[in-house]
Amino acid sequence: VRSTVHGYPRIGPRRELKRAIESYWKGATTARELDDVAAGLRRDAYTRLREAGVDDIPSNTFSYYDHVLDTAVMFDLVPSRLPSPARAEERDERLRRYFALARGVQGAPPLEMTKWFDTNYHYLVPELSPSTRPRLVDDKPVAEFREALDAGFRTRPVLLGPLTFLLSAKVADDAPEGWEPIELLDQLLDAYVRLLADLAAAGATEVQLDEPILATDEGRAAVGYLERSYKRLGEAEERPSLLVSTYFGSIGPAALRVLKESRVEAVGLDLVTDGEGFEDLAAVSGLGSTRLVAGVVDGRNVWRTDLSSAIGRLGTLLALTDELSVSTSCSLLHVPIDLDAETSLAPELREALAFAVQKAGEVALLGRILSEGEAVDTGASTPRNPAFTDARVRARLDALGPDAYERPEDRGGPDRVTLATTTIGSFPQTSELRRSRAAHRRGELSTEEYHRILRAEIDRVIALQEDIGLDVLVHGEPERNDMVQYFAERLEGYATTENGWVQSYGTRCVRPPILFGDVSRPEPMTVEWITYAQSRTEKPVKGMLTGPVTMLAWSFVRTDQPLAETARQVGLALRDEVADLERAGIRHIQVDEAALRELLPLREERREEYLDWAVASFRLATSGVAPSTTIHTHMCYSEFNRIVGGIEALDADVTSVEAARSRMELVEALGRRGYKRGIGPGVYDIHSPRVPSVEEIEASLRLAVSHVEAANLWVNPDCGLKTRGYAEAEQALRNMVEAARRVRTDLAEA
Ligand code: THG
Ligand code: ZN
Repeated sequence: VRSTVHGYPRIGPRRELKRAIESYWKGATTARELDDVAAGLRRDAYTRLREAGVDDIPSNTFSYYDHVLDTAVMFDLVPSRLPSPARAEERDERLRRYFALARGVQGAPPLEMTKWFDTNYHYLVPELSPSTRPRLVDDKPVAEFREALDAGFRTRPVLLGPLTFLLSAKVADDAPEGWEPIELLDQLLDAYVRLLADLAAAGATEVQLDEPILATDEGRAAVGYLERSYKRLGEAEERPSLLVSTYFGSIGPAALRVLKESRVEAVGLDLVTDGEGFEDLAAVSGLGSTRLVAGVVDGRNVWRTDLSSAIGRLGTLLALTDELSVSTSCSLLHVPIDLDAETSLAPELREALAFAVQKAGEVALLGRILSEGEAVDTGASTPRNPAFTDARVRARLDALGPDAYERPEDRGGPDRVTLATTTIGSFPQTSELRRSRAAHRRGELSTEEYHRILRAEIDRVIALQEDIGLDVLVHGEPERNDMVQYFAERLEGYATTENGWVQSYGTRCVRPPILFGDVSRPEPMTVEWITYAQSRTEKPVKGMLTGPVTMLAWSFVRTDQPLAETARQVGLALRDEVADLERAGIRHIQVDEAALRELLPLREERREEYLDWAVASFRLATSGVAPSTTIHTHMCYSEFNRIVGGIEALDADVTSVEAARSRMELVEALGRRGYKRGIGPGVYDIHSPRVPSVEEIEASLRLAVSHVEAANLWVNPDCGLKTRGYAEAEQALRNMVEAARRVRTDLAEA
């Protein structure tokens, strides 16, 4: 029984890659220097895996920005508005073109970015059309294989599989109506065959092809294409042996049977995420001579593996296949690198945790236990998800009746203007502000002085909003580093890390907090700042909180109880905060669910149950208020079809949505359904520095007014202003207020 992992983080233990790339972008370092840092990080990763005892080490899991982009570049599948990196002669020009695809250049926008399945990683979406012709034009996997071999590692190159690649791409604007990227499959397979031959010639004995799409309904429906793909690749004459690896959920018996009956030598299954992998295996009567790479160590969460239980499950699997490897459930890209870099975690929490390095150690240990009968010290390996329970939290939740989730149907709300104007919450975070926060954290700036700076910032933001003429103001969130981390630092049951960085996209990382125990709120978290802001103005100031689902989506969450229960605890803690804000005289309270769409299960059959608990936790947080208090929420995505019922069920008084492109579609859908609460379709896109004109905004507003009653319509940008500069944010808001005034005047006259 051998051990392996499906992939490894690439950003470096101290985010070395981020620093090196950003320095290269600034022109402070050369392409050569960047390449050297990258080579060092790759070698370190192989070394760490070998030291951890992993038998089979993957390569080509490294990327300068994103592995889907790398795949598109390798097969020459780039949109015509940007030059192909592979066709540049010089290294520097290749890199420039590569980053241009990710970040855009003047006049040519970059590839779109979207979520990688249900993780917090974001990939660049290839744009395909009949005129994009797949050809092998780059040797990145071969070069990285050779580089590793020279350093003494015969690695297993990892490639994104053809099916997942095509089904994750979008149709380019120039493609004819009805054309689908899957039509490129045969040409693409030819290119893969060439790549496999090159890898074999370089000495690779095994290649991994990642097909996570098989965990989705779309992938499961594509078994015909799956069969065609792996028949073709299996029949390739010169090739390494093939491991088709699947993850983020089970793939169903149909896909598994196709893989079993193909010439593929090994199949990787995720045996953690939904527990159905075992049923699939039983349904196809085991894999026979196809090797099973069993993902029994969770690659997406930070808990230590329960080794005794894993050994039990692996024992069952030994009966279902002739050959077995132990692996992670998916690439370790989604967890922080090394627990040893944390110095301030409580010991009882720390011993429950495993980051990438520690998880590599776990697969290695499991492999040894199974093949050599190495004795397990179950004392040191038992169930690690500690019961950090809090009887008071449980008693309070048990005591809640159904009315804790309901607001009165008819609640009037305070008198307000038609087409009320507001913003989503954050105002630009100046570098001065960030510097002060960092200095305060390092102990170089006193809390008193830091708070004085924050109050001055709030004064400025309030004065600016009054001057612009907005109706419902915000305090601007200068005290928050991140909308999840800020609350996690203030809630019981949550821990934060010092170095637990996980790549979110490109060079951008987040440090997801760890929700390890029962959650409660020892003291108010936001009241001081909101009431200070309210004391500076006669206009209403909106209190800003992060909702339960988003608190879970952007954290590592305990797995010893259902997510629904954890969400309820967070909902209850937020309910306490909402009550305190209301008691302090705050009349508008926003509970953001930026990530409501993100946690939506990949499979349709699980979505209803998810939406039920997601909605319940939000309602628990928000339904304790008086009928006259206005509850707002905000969501950050533009495809709402799947979730429009969820939006209604939240029963917020006002829902603002990111909707720069498709906004009026949602308003139209809600109008058709007779939606009776407030809706604030983002009237301009804050993700671009471009300032929208009054006329543009006016046009969107008039369209919105044609779908829903003006009294229900709010006017706001489509997301927070944190990433913008003050100059453009101010001008855009002035234009927005003017557009609202014009439309309002017309409505009053009509
Ligand atoms: N907060 C958290 N998770 C998130 C988002 C968030 N996940 C989804 C989405 N938003 C991801 N978007 C971003 C945007 C910017 C950055 C990271 C993820 C970013 N990070 C800084 C960096 O890498 O330099 C580090 C930030 C820090 O110092 O904490 O810019 O909003 N939790
Ligand atoms: Zn948003």
